[in-house]
This record gives sequence, structure tokens and C-alpha cells, in this order.
Amino acid sequence: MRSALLGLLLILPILSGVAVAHEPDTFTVIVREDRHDPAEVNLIVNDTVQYYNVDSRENVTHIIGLDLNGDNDFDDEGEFSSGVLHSECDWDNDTDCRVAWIFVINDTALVGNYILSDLRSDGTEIEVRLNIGEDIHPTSLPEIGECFGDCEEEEEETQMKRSSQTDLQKAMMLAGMTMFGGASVLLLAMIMQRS
Ligand SMILES: [Ca+2]
Ligand SMILES: [Ca+2]
Repeated sequence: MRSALLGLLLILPILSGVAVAHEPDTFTVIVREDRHDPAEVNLIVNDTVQYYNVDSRENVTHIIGLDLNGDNDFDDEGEFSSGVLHSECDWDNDTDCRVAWIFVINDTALVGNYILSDLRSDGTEIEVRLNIGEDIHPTSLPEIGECFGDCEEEEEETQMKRSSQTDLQKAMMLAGMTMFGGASVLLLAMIMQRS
């Protein structure tokens, strides 16, 4: 009985999570000798994209990734890559060998439009596009008070922006009042001079 209850408790959050989240899709890109099919992929967070290398030229491998600083590698800050992709593998002797890059988009930090590079071992390179959008599902927004990730930070930021705007408004109102006051005094002085 207790274990059944425990099981239910464990399953419930998973079920509710699945119910509100976007149904994950998997996109496949065929990495060829001269191009990718398709050359551009549009997906959203929770989707998966897999790049299959079918370039069977001898000793030619591919590495696909984001080269932010353009130095022809993928090991700098904010960069990511597939690792070396072969067209075929001898897994008996090389268990680390890969023919595909299965890229699971499981982090909202990845949202953005990327121009990835496919660096081939023969020294050539092509650009491919990967557009990652947010998983927006308006019918199932989190309830007020519920938090996803670092929302505390966001709230603080909004409050800070708001308070600085209010200060600016106050300053402008004060300046306006001062000017109006000054103008009134000037007007009064002119009237008094005439009369
Ligand atoms: Ca780099
Ligand atoms: Ca580098």
C-alpha cells in the first residue's frame, strides 16, 4: 500500500508535466558530402534534432557545432558541438565512434537562432542553421506564485526597472512643477509691473 502511494506520488508530477508540455518532436538532418538535408531546422525546447552522417568518402569526418569566436573549434565559452562524426563505425573495437549527433534541446538557455558550422576533416566547411524557439503553451501557464527556474531574479529585475522609472517620473514632475512655479512668478511680476 505504501509503495503504491509512493509510486503515485512519483508519477503524478510526471503526468502533469507531460500534460502541459509541448509534445516533443524529433527532427532528422542527413549530413551529406556537399550539404545538409534540410539545411535549416526550426524546433522548440523539448524537441530533438539528430544529424546523421552519410558522407561515405574515405577518412572524411564531420564535426558540427557552434563556433562563436570563429577560431575553427568548438571548445570556447558558450560553444557546443557534435564531436567527430564518422560515416561508419566499428563499435567492437571503438565504442566511442559516432555516426550521428543526437542533440536534445532540453534547456531554455538554448533558445535562439544559430548558424552552426560543419567542419569536415578535408578542411572544407559549410554553414547550417538551427532555430530554437521557446516552448509556449498559453493554455497551461504556471499559476501565480508558481516558479519555473530563476523567476526570483526576473521579479527583482522588473521591480528595479519599475522603481527607476518612478524615480524618473518623479524627477520630471518636480522639474515640471519648478518650471511652472517659476513661470507663474514671472507672470505675476509682469502683471504687477504693468499695473
Ligand atoms: Ca571557437
Ligand atoms: Ca578555441
